[in-house]
Amino acid sequence: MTQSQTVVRKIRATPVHDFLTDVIAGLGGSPKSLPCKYFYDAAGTELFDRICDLDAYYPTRTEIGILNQHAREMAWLIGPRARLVELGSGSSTKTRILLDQLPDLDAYVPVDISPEYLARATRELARDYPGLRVVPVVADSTKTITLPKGERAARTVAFFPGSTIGNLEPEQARDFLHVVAGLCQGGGGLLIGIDLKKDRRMLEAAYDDDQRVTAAFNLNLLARINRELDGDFDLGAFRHRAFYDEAEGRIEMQLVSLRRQSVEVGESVFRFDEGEPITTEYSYKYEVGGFAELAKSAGFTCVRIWTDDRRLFSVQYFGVERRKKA
Ligand code: AVI
Repeated sequence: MTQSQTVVRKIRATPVHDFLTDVIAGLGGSPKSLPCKYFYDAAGTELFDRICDLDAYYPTRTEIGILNQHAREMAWLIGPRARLVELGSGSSTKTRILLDQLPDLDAYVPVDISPEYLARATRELARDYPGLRVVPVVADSTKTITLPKGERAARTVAFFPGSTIGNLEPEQARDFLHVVAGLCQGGGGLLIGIDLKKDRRMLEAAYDDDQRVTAAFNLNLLARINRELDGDFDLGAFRHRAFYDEAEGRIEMQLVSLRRQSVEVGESVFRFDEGEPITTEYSYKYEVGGFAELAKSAGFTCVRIWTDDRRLFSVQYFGVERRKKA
């Protein structure tokens, strides 16, 4: 195929969320919370990229190591003429490791909430993989995912790297996996990155780094509310906190109010006590087999699990059972 044959579908900027409604519901609740999906405006995405480069944040480099080491076997499992659907804004480094081993892909379908991110990723991939058919889809992949028809493809395989599924509570994760199993039924599969349970110190250092990049990433959520929703958060009056809750098997990130204060967001006023937290993110960590069990309950069959030598992170491949469980 020549460059001119590369198909890049037009991206529609569909409104996919209601930031204000979610913020009012979250800050009005008890305990207070904010959905972590709102971390990722332009500033938040840049900060997240910096997190991924931190020495303390082991997941990115460890997952890339696993992908590099086993990409050929992964490509073999994905098989010829597959449609590869990437869920959420993956790092292009990870995608490219797979694409390099998949010259006969039917299409690469990146699904992301951000039209800007998709436009850039699509442009860059089209430039570097001239024969690749790129079909971007703007959607919040944690809600419903509607894919264009893919009759030409031999099968649909979802790629969900980064342990992003860890940001969902297990019940939500199961529902999400159920939807993905529906997309991939008929001989398709799921290639997914899963962060593993480990020493508390290592986990907490990854989410509360000395360079304060994760703190800036967390606080940017309040800055974003100020910018986009006419909020008046004093960023100096909240501090970042991250701790591992061993009983729940998750990192919890919070923004803690340093004093008693009131904050306005648009027409609404929210009161904070000194020390009161806003929960901004959960990041669940799994046992290798524990995640496979969860996936099984959503209709998947575990085919292969790869880990690094230190068993910090895993990449898992699942097939879809013919008949899904309800
Ligand atoms: C995107 N997600 C998988 C990251 C995580 O590790 O839970 C988000 C993150 N939050 C703080 N650092 C990274």
